[in-house]
Amino acid sequence: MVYDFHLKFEGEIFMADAYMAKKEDKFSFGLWTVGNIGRDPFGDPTRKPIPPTRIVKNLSRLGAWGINLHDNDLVPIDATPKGRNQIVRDFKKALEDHDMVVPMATTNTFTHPVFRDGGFTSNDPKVRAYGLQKIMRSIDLGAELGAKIYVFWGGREGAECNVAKDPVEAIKRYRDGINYLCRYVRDQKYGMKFALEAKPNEPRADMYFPTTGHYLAFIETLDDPKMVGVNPEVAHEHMAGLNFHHGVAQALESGKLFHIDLNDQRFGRYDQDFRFGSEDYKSAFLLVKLLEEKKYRGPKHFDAHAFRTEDEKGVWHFAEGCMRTYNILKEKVRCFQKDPEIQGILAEIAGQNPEFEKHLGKYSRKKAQALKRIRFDIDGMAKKGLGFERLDQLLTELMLGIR
Ligand code: GLT
Ligand code: MN
Ligand code: MN
Repeated sequence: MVYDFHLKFEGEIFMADAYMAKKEDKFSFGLWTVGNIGRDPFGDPTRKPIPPTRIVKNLSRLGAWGINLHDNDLVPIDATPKGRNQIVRDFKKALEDHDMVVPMATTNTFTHPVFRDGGFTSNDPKVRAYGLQKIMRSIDLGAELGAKIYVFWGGREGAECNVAKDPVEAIKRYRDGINYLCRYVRDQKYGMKFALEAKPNEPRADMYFPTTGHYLAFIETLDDPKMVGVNPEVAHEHMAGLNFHHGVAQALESGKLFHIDLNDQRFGRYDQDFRFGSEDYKSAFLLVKLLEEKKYRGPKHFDAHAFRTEDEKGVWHFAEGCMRTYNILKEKVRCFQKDPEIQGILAEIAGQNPEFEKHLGKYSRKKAQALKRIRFDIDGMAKKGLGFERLDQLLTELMLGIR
């Protein structure tokens, strides 16, 4: 690949070509993603914190559109009101100077030891009350910065000792908390929507609402289901061994895909939060194909972080890589849509036995009686192979770059 020109900053060279991110791509990162300092349960940080204002500047230069945050990514948990206001002022100025927006905000209800047994679901009403207070303050901050989506990831809503908490009560408490906050947001006229994010385990041994599907069912039991959707994350569904784009399809189909966390992950491991598309190209392709073909227009958020081996330069290459890979896969989707052989096979698949459509769809007694009279030659119907091997190989060759 020959690049027309190069983008330089911080002494590093970045790639500026057709795949470079543009504002209209609506790519966002969290302060906690590019700001990740490389700490893990076995090792100390390998990087110094990057000031939020520099994060805003550099992401903008790479073509990102938005920056998301937890309350304490920006404002330390023990900041004075005066200190908080100064930090927020500086941050707003950086957003303006670099044409960046805050599409989403969220609360950290998992780091401080007070939340060691959950925020919403804690057995202790005093902890639950503090949790609500912290979230309301954080929602206020999000609203001040213009966020229209508010994410809930219940990092400590779960258990190790599974007899210490009644799981039915835990769900009721979670519902009470979300209902309360929906009313708060409406009362304040913030015009925000909520997006619930599932994860099956880590940091708790077992987390409540382990998958996006669990949340989709739960949302329908809320006082105002319209205000609440989901924020599925690639890594989290893959941890549960699930097909991510099928889950996303269900969320999309029910009008509940309010936000999405893009990253990558090997199956069966801890939450790796790798660069988008870095591990499983085919799943990433299928996801991009789905989002593009179904015209998802919400934020595309990279909830990922650079390898622990990296210094700050590596962090910016990581961020660039997430966005480039999305756009490269988008181009692959266009190639797929234009490939005559692939499209020929798909047209054949779509055009089988159209005369039977009239027997399907909405029930009527007349239709049911007619359908019951038909004699199906099921052995004949099962004889012909479906040709999916060929189709799948064509996809493989397209992805490997020889079509
Ligand atoms: C945390 C988690 C993410 C969530 C963030 C939002 S916090 O980094 O691992 O998946 O999206 O609360
Ligand atoms: Mn994750
Ligand atoms: Mn996430």
